[in-house]
Amino acid sequence: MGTRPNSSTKEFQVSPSQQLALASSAMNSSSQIDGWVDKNLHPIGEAAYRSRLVETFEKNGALVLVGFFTTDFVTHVVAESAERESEAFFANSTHNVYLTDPDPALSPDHAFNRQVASSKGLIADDQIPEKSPLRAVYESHEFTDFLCALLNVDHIYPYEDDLSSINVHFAPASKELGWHFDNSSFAVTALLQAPENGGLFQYVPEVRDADAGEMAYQRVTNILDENETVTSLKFAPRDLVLFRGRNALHRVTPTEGPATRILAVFAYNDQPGIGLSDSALETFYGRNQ
Ligand SMILES: O=C(O)CCC(=O)C(=O)O
Repeated sequence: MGTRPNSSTKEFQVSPSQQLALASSAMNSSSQIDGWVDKNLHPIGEAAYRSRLVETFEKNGALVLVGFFTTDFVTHVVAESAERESEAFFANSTHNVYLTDPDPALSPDHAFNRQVASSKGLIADDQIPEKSPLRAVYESHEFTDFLCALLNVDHIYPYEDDLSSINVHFAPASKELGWHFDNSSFAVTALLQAPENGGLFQYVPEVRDADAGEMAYQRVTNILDENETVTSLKFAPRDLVLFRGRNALHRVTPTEGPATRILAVFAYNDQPGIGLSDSALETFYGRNQ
């Protein structure tokens, strides 16, 4: 992924006075995520609840919050997304697990150059309706403050480009997302509709250490050759998923049956001013604006 610095940085940060305002508004009045997030089941403002989750997330690199979203949220977002499935961009591309161009100095069967298929489609942020519950949740300080606590960062930021912040992925029958490492340090997703079969999220934790420049060619080869045990992360519509995918190799298996797998991605950065380069936007969305 490329980066594009921009001076008009949008920021999700909560100052102490805003925290007080949020706490009192949570007590006294409704917020923009009431009705979309089940705060009885998931008291996202409570310190004790947060610290239990932090422990699990740090241990596993993955967190599934079962029943985080309300049925209304899912019904609403599935209806508005299904209307736009025909507009989705399907790249039908192959790529290496590092999401980079191949290296012609290495052989085609080297772990760096081995190609996997990704055939799922997606709609971009600028195709998400202004009044979508996805946007209400994505922009909510209550939600981003909760994520900051789980991620142990002070601030998170939306993407500077117009396409990357909220995406909805579509995987109709036989579509998949091939093995890859994420460029970003965390991913936040919500499954909206499950397929009849397949569409499993599989991963192998701690395959590489990206910050140390570790490429883990042998382990990548083993996994692509199906010589390593892989774990399936189970989640269902209404669940919120946090995943650290920078060092964990992961994929979504081909879907089966008539129901399209639909998944929302809430993409944030822990640094300000990050946007995808025009060429990355072309690759992921088939356009750069
Ligand atoms: O579809 C999913 O469950 C995960 C998507 C994913 O891994 C990605 O977008 O990098």
